[in-house]
Amino acid sequence: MLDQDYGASQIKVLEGLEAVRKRPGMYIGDTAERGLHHLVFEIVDNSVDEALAGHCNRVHVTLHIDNSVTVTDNGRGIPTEIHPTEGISAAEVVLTKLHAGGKFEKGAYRVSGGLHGVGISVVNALSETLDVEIKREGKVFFQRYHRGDPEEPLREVGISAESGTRVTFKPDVEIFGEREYSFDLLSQRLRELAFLNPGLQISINDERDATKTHDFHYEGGIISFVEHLGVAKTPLHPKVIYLRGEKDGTETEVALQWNEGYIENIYSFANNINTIEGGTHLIGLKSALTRTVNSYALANNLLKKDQEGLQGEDIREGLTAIISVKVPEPQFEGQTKTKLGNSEVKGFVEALLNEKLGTYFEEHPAEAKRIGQKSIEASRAREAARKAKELARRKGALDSGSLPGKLASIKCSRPKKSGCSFLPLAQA
Ligand code: 0RA
Repeated sequence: MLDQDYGASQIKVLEGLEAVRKRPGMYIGDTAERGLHHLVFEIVDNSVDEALAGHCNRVHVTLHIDNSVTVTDNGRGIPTEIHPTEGISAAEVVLTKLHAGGKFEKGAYRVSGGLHGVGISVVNALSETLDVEIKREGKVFFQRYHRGDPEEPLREVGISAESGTRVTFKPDVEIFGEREYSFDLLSQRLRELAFLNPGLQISINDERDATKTHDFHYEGGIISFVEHLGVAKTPLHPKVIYLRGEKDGTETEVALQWNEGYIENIYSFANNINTIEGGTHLIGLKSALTRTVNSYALANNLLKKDQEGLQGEDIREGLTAIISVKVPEPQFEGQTKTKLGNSEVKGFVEALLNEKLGTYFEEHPAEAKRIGQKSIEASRAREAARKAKELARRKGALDSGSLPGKLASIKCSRPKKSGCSFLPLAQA
């Protein structure tokens, strides 16, 4: 009876990982470059979760010559005790069951969204071999897997005063067409994660090329991120503006810096995911920026009451910004699940900016004036460009020989009503 129960639960586990091998794209997006790199991020996300829970401050990634990758962290280590209902170690449950639950305490954020957070078991299922070493409660444990199947149960192999997890995996040749990792592609995301999690040290080295190493560690968080993005630009105010607030368990951080250039450079993140499709946090940021700079400009006579207000794009000209929110239950939408959907977040972000950016402007009048004036100039330039374009169009239409004489002459016969529309001509 007991044996039968054990067998039954084993079958369920095998079915789980079989599904991943059958349809890997469903779990990691594709089996090309993106999916291959996703395997690394899946493990790293688990380490970052440990950091978010306050138990880890170091993550290291090593690329090996044989296309295998090692991710080491100094978190708590994956739990090792025998799982009460599964009869195997908790680590084996985590490594062989899809979405093995029980990991996340209430109140702790986690990296999740898009294709992230599918679980370390997915990496295991898609790896020729996967070795896990866990340091926890004074002991060292080890287990090896082949294509998701354990060679033998988790076993104790030594003692250690440290804690942490080390995972080495080799992507399966049966799954991945291309197995060569890009140091730069991995580095880019690891740097981003280091910016988003101040104090967390994330390093990478490449055994295929000893010159390739990075050590990312930014105490300044997203302030450092904005500084990094703005290195080649002349700032309007040397110090990055930083705003932070918390409401109903959602943490919002915004870093802003205007420069003399004309390019708008805004990145948004939710729970460490780059929300390239935007969402409620970004909408909140944009609308609050427009509101706050307009009311500053009005109150300080940069803008006259009868003048048309500044548009969002005027205000965002030359702006480099990061918004990062940490939401307890994030909803990700959109084609690539990289659009934040939580409607309450828009209001949180707006309230934060309306209050704190307003205060910043009051307390930094010189900076505020430069930002305000730059927006005014942008709006003037936009207006001038519009007029010039209109004029050029009208001129072009008037002296163009492209219209047959008869039609050209009736073109503006009802200028007000038709607005010189070419529509009737097109229909004719
Ligand atoms: C399950 C539960 C806990 C941590 C982890 C998994 C975990 C997984 C990975 C993967 C790489 N590094 C990791 N670190 C931790 C919670 C641990 C606890 O409650 O003590």
